Amino acid sequence: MSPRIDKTRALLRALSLAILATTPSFAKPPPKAAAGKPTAVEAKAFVDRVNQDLKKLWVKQATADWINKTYITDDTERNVATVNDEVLGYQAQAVKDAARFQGLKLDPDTARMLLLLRVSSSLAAPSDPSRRQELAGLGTRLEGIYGKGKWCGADGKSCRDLQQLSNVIKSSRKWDELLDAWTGWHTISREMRPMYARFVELANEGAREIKFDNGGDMWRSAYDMTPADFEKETDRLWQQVKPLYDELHCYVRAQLSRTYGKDKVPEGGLIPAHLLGNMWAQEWGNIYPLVEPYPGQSSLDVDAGLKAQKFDELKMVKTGEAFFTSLGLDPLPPTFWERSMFKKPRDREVVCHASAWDVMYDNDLRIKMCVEIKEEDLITVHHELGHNYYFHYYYKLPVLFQQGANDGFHEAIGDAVALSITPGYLKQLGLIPSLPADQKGLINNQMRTALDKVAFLPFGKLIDQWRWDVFSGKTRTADYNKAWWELRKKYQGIAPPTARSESDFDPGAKYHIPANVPYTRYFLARILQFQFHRALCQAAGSKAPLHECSVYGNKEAGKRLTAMLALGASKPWPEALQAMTGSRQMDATALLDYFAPLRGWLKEKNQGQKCGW
Ligand code: X8Z
Ligand code: ZN
Repeated sequence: MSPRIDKTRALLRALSLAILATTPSFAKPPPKAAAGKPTAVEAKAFVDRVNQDLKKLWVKQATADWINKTYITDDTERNVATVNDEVLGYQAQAVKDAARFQGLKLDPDTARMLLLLRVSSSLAAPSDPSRRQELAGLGTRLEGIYGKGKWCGADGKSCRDLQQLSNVIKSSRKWDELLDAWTGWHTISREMRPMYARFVELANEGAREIKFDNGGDMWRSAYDMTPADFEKETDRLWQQVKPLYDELHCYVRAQLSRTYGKDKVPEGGLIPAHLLGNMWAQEWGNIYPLVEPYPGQSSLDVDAGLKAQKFDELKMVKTGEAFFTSLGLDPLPPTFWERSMFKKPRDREVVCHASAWDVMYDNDLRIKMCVEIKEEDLITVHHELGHNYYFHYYYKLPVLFQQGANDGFHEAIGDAVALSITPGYLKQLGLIPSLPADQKGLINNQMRTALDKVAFLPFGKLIDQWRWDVFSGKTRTADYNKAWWELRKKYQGIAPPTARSESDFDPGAKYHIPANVPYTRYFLARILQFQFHRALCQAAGSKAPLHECSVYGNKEAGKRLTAMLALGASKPWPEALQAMTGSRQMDATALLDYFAPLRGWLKEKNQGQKCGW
């Protein structure tokens, strides 16, 4: 979609895809419809022109956005909101103008670009200029509040930002300390609720103007199937993996119960959300030491290795690049190293949430990340570079095709590559002292991976479950928090550590909500990345079990990968998936195969336990 792939991308794109009800200041409005009956030739000229206009607009938008996200001030916020307003206006008008070509027999590329024009934005704006402007302003303010969020303690004196509070959640094992960091961060989003409610109202208006039922319906329309079928598809995938999640939940709960006591973590109950090593309880790898299956078997403490090897921010990113180039992919362009932000600046506010960009839609690759020297961030570096390499291999396509086959593909590339960061590879880098030799070492390692990959699945699913219901009106503004915690309970089996009420707005404490980045992409990516990993391992001729395969250094795997990347969004995603994996269906069996050893172990361990909640 747009230059950057996280939220901004989403918002922008959303914003972006909406473009101009009023005449944009710089560009012309979308090409005027010719009088008379529309023709296929005219349709082709229309998309050509829209591609050109969008490129200019999106570059302008990404530029304003980059400046804002790397230097949050009132001025840069106002600036980005103005550009977003312009882009939203253009896009909305273009979508409406494109409607006249409906039903015409068109060449496949033109037809696909018209489809993408309508569905691939995460935000559409109302045509009324003042409402559109209000929407663009709200989007920017919401993200700004998140980016600047700090908890200054009950006394209002010692302020800590998300990074500092997250490090408490990651490392502390003291209930009260954890509780303070968790509740503290969740205060920053309270003021967002009325803004978010209005944002939803205006976004729905925009979506309806371009003939969607609501904003959620628009999001679900971007997967080459009907929104209803897509919803069924996500449910099907969740049902495939839920039994594995349930086993993991059961085991982790029992271990936490031993650490914190049965009164705090009761058998058969929900896990308090602040005990899982992550602010949102989305990935649990940080509590590995508390749940290690065979303590002392082999050290998988990569954080310690990174410190010992004196990794700095640059070395973290260089290490990521080296993996991709080992597959035969191109080195990142020199401008990547000049223009990226790797380190949190000390003198200004930035949006630290990691993102990848192609600001000029022309191989102007960058990442923006407040890298910390820890394993979690080494994986995130690979994740972001996955986006950059997607940008790199499709940047010569028309901008409407400069997107992933679907947004889950974009999120899955770097993670699929990172699945090849096996203990063998870590040892090679000198980041762990020895290899896990036996079955015990294998189970330890699988646990470490599952805490991130498997624990994430219900979280990845529920975020948009919540937003789909908010957009459709099924969840009223007055029930935002209640609905949120009902879903957290239903899918994740977790509970807030302290009483919540409707004066809280806990969804806003997760970046992608204020930033309006659709989230189902990450759920899909968690499943797709194992399918991709299996395909890359097959291309590399690996005979090893999936969890042992690393494609590091394999050029055949690299070729298989770049062939898919180069397609961008030019073909429906099942075709891209088939080219890569031989299958046209998203499917969790690769993930299940990967974790088969751990699953067997968990089943045994959980015997006699009262699993579930
Ligand atoms: O937002 C991200 C990336 C940028 S696209 C850092 N992720 C999700 C999250 O942090 O919640 C990656 C995993 C899920
Ligand atoms: Zn991403």
